[in-house]
Amino acid sequence: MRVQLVGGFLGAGKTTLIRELARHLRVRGESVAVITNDQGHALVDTYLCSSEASGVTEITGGCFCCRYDDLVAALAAAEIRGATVVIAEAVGSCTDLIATVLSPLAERQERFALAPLAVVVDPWRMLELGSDEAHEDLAYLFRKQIQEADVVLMSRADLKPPNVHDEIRALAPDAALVEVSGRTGQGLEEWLAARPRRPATPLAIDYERYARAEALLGWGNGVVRLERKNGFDPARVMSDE
Ligand SMILES: Nc1nc2c(ncn2[C@@H]2O[C@H](COP(=O)(O)OP(=O)(O)O)[C@@H](O)[C@H]2O)c(=O)[nH]1
Ligand SMILES: [Mg+2]
Repeated sequence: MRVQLVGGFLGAGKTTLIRELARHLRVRGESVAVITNDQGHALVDTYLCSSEASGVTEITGGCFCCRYDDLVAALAAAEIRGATVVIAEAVGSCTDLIATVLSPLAERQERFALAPLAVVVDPWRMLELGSDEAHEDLAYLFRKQIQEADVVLMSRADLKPPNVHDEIRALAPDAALVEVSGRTGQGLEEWLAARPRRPATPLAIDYERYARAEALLGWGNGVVRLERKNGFDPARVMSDE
């Protein structure tokens, strides 16, 4: 059973891409399971992925590193259900995945074939967090996520994003860089074939700084139901008007 761990900042495009990859692999005859992860409960990602994967397991209440045993149990359960591929999405505020998740899996769970660590990067966010105005600690966390990538997936290729190859190369010189879109499926085959020039090594990381950055971040999962007696145009509600 292959295991693909996907990291990257909040809103980078991880879930959108995972859904598209799950669909793509299913068409090729694979049985795909997805593991979603969040600090909170009731994940919208689980709901979104459930139509594309044959099984979705949610690990809540902490990231994969603090819920390592739950992750191993979810992988074992997927294997029993006959999954040939498991795609696991890490929490967007998480980094240091090689040391805390991939290395222990490689050492103790030899039966899983671990794919190169993929980190999704939104090119606009790359420019924002690379600028002088960016919050120092957030920029630190963001850089650390990229530094441990084997494969950097630059998302939203369908929206013609800015070219950030040089900025990413500066942080991850040996990583493979692939432009992808979770909307159109662009780059999926290239992602599956991508290998780093050299596998990434565990990060040297200042955990106090990392904790300060995590404390600044917040996100919400919600389902909103809109009703109006005489009906309405949903597009107008979602726009600025
Ligand atoms: N146009 C476009 N929108 C995207 C793409 N990837 C993600 N999005 C949108 O960006 C938002 C955040 O994406 P999501 O996959 O939930 O990010 P995650 O937090 O990294 O899992 C959603 O509204 C997506 O529809 C992409 O490749 N193209
Ligand atoms: Mg997500």
